Amino acid sequence: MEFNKDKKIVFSGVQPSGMLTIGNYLGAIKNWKTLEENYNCIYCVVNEHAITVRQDPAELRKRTYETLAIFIASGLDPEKNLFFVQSHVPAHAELAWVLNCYTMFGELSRMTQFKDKSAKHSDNINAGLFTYPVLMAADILLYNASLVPVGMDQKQHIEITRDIAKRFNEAYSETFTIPEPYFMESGTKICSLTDPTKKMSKSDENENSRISLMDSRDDIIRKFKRAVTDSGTEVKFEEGKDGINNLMNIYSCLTGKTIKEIEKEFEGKGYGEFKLAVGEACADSLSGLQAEFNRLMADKSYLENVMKNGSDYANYLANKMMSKVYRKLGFLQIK
Ligand code: AQP
Repeated sequence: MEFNKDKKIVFSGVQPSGMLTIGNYLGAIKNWKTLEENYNCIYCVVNEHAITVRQDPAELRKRTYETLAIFIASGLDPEKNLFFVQSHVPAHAELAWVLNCYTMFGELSRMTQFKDKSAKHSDNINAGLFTYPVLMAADILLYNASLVPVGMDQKQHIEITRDIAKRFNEAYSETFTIPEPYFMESGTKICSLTDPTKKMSKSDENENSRISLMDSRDDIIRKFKRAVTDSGTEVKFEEGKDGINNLMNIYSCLTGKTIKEIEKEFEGKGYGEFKLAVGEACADSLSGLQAEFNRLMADKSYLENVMKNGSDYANYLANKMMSKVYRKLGFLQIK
């Protein structure tokens, strides 16, 4: 693999912290296909981020294969996109340390993900959870990425990445490209089915809150049927109706229909009929991905080969950046 120098670089990561949900898929991965031809795209399985909350080692190993398999099963071509596992490229941790020294305690204290996750894991508020955005800044800045396609939940982390990069550039001359977040038109925030004021998360304790990409058809339909909605009956997108709005958004992402078209389609029909339609559309659109995922998971040596090739090129790119950063900082480099 070799990047085309005329194309901009895109970087995004996914934590192998559980089986991916339709939040990860509709908010991020599904949209990446549209970038494949026009950008040099880098997609990383960010296992170093995942250990900010406790992971079972065997599960983490399995999830690492699975996350890569989801990328490929979603239709992304390993010949056209650079895939690798974060811990296979030591420069991510190295640059994160450097950037820690250019990030302010106050800035990190304002991150809502830190506040949410420390409330959720009050028995393990570790320093890694606090400095998570710095590692994410390192992931992005190492490769001079211009665009970072993410869901809306990551907006604040891209803003802090920009601030860190500008601070470093001002101190040492132009070093890093200042990245922009790249929000796709739809799916930027898929909410929990049991509490539609919260985002859907793969590590939510409540299984019914999320649709995992490997859920069976029956489970998908059952979870949508039970999804929390208000006491109304009209399928109409309205302020304050978070539950029904979320389902309409999901249905729109799955079918490509606009909210207006959906309102029209379900005029005079109740929530029950609509929920069933969302469940069926979801099960239908995941069935191909599920079959391809199962095929890939039965071929670990292929997945390892993709990881190996990806990390070779990523190490080459990352080490070039590290050498530039160390030179600017005044770190002696011996050959
Ligand atoms: N609910 C969501 N709606 C839209 N986009 C989402 N993303 C995650 N959840 C939603 C996007 O998916 C990409 C990968 O996310 P991640 O795995 O790196 O981390 P996350 O945002 O913390 O995702 P989860 O599912 O909530 O994981 P856990 O439960 O482990 O914390 C990102 O682009 C993200 O924006």
